[in-house]
Amino acid sequence: MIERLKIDLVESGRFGRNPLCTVERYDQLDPKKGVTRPTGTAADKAVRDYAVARMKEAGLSVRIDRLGNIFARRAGVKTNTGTVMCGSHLDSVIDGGQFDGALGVFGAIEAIRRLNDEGYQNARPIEVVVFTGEEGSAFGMTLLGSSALVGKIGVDEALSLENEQGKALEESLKEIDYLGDSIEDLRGVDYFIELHVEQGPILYDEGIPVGIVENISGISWINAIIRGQANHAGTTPMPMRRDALVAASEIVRFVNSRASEMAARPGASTVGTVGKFNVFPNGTNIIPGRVEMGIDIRDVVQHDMDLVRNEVIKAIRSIPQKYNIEVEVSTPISHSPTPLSRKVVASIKDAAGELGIPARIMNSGAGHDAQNMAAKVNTGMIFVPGVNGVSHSPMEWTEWDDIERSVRVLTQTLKNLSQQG
Ligand code: HGY
Ligand code: MN
Ligand code: MN
Repeated sequence: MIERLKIDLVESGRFGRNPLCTVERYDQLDPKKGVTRPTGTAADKAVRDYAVARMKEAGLSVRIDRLGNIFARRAGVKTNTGTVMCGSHLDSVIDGGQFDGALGVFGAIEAIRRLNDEGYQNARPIEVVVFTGEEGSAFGMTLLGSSALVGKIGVDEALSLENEQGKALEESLKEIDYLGDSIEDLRGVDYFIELHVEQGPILYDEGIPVGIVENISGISWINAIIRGQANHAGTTPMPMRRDALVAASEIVRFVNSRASEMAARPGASTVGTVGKFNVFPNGTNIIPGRVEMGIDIRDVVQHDMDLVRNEVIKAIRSIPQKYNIEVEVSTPISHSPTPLSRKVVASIKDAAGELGIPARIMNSGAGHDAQNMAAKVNTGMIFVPGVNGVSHSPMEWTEWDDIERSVRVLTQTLKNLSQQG
């Protein structure tokens, strides 16, 4: 039965590769041909259309909300109990892999197909969900669709966010035909489960096929623009320069060294990255006049994340005097570290136990829509190992046997939760 899911993951993995091609084995991966599927692109539309077709084939009724989040429902025997929801996202980072997000969506559809094959009658309704814009690769904010769904940002505010081409999310969704009108709130949802690749080395190193997530790291983003003065690299004397890149490089070093210091404490989980860095005008013989940087700070401890974030902001604000430049700092929404539901953790553990599949409890360093959902409903996550722990890279891979095990655990968990009162 893994064949059916394998087809979905391989076929959907074509969308966003250039040129379009399928990858079925690790040795077919090409570091130059990752998956690039930001929200609102033709590739995003193609993968959404593919998923919706599979949902309909599986007998699900599909609806789309104003943020382009997709919901697909299998009715329950009872009509007065809350839904069990499961799913993930279909957008990707620039040059990512085919499993990040897609596994959670197609794995959930496969779980429903297995229930169909068995003629299983779920007491609670079960819904598959696809969240819009989890990665933040187009509209400047991670976990976009789920943030609006849980009311962390307003729907209109979310729809007016613009991508780098200056196009609003609303217009982008309309263009790909995913600007829906379903009004969603989570009052009728009791549980949410997200199946996802671990995106780290722990399960792969330990040879354990399933992870059960207890906590998800918080994420704080800081955007900084450093403005100096572009000038001639040959004629401008060193003391007279206003070099934005030299100033920015001090911030890069600060983020790395401060996060490393924090992470060196026993049990600490702090990480800090300058992942986005644009230099203008970017010519070898021109002193850089402007640098735009995107900084990502994470921790499972709110206090530690806030501490590093505030120190980084202070460091950015303190460089103008030294380098005779100007800075502009903005902080797009941040996501708090999130403990997941003990009840769902226990249910996933029971499911793995019933199936005889080894599993371990762990934390997630990556952000997930589950951390938004956890604010409103009992939420859990199932992790599956990735080869060498690599993700957000064209070299991301998960073995089919591990995928099969994780989908069995997901299916069993859905059964267990859907029967609970
Ligand atoms: O973790 C992330 O950066 C993203 O939300 N997956
Ligand atoms: Mn990701
Ligand atoms: Mn993901």
